[in-house]
Amino acid sequence: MNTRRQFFKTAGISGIASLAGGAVAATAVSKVALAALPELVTQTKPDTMPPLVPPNGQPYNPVVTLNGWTLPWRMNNGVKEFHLVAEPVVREMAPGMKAHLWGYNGQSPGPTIEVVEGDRVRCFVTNRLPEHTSVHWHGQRLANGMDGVSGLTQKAIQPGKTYVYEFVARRPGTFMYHPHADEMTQMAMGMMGFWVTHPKSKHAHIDEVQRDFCFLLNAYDIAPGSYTPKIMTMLDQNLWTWNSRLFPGIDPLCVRQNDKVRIRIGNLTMTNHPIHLHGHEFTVTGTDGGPVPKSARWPEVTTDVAVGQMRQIEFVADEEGDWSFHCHKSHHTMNAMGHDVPTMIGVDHRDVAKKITRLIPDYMVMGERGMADMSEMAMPLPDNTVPMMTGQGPFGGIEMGGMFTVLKVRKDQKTGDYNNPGWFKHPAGTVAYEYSGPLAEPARLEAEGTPAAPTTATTVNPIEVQVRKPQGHSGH
Ligand SMILES: [Cu+2]
Repeated sequence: MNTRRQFFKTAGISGIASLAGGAVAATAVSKVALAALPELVTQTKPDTMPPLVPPNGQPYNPVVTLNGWTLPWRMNNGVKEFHLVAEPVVREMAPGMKAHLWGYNGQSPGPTIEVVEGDRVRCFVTNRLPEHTSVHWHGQRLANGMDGVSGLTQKAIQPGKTYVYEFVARRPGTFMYHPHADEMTQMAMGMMGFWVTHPKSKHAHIDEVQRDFCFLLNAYDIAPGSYTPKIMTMLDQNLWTWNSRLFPGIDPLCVRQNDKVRIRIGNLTMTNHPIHLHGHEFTVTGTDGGPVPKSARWPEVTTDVAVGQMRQIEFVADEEGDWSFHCHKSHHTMNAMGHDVPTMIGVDHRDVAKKITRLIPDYMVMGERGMADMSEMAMPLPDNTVPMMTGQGPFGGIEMGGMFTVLKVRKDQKTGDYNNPGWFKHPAGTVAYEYSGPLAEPARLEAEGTPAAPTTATTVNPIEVQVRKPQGHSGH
């Protein structure tokens, strides 16, 4: 983030100090109104920003938002004041693909808000969208009128208007925020953000961790070559994202060996996501309902995060390596393509393809030996599209997309260092290797009648089908 340092330099002076280097001063509100607002901080980069160590208030161990950032605040007479601006944004989903979304403070998702249990929090929300909005503080205990449901608990925030929400963060945990006004459109366009309330003191069910990551599961339907999500799509989204990023655009989670790691995940898509970690077991230590008592936890390597749910998982990263971390729905680790592609496995259409190629030079047949061809072929793609299966690893194509990244566990990763250490250097003799001895012919092939040895039988008995209906009636 290019504004954080300046923010803290100016934060104590005045809310209207203008920031250099990419920060945008509020233009939709008057200067008089602006003077009472906390500094507006925006983020222009989609990178994972370093954790925001709290400059004031109660100390805590801050989270790292995957391909995201934490919103700085102003302390005003003991109240933590934040300024969220709902606005259209351009989000780079992966290198080579940008989307026109709606979000907060320059990004989708919006910035993570971090507070401490017992903090009084005041959130100013300015609406720069073309339609009204509101913010619901998912999972929070608060006065009913602060719950952010437009029409039910407040008037909708009209374009150009700023509303104030104020409440005490009463319980520690993992939460999120999102609009509760024209929700279908606004969440399909990317309006959401993470909220973490840290415990104010040692908590029986909350362990200290060395690494604390968070991200939201979200999904979009953006046709290849276009920029704006189709908001009517309910389940057939073609882009399955973490914090509006697609593999290979999702940063790895880099940790030091034997670090205790917490990962907080919230699901604002319209389907469930079984989140799977390789090489380690974890426990679910909390939900948006709060910390899970230790006696109620059990080990897992996959946990399903259902729609509207949040899960926080914890484990000791004691196995060195590059470990896959992904949604276990295989269609969710793929990037955009049409959904009308037939399965061509087993169909040899090389001759047909040759004939078509004479007419259409760029014609390509996909998938007769599985879809791995897709990541090997340099297929001409429309502009602004990420390949369906992609990513290069040290041994070749990773053939993934969407909700996939890598947990990198290293002996020599420094405390507090989140930089990518590169590919894992496997100790000698610890990588799967090719067998080069003789292969025995499987006997079953002959029994089943292999096409390699055509039989001489010329007559085939017609197959008689008997259908037996219930209750003793039968027929053909
Ligand atoms: Cu999924």
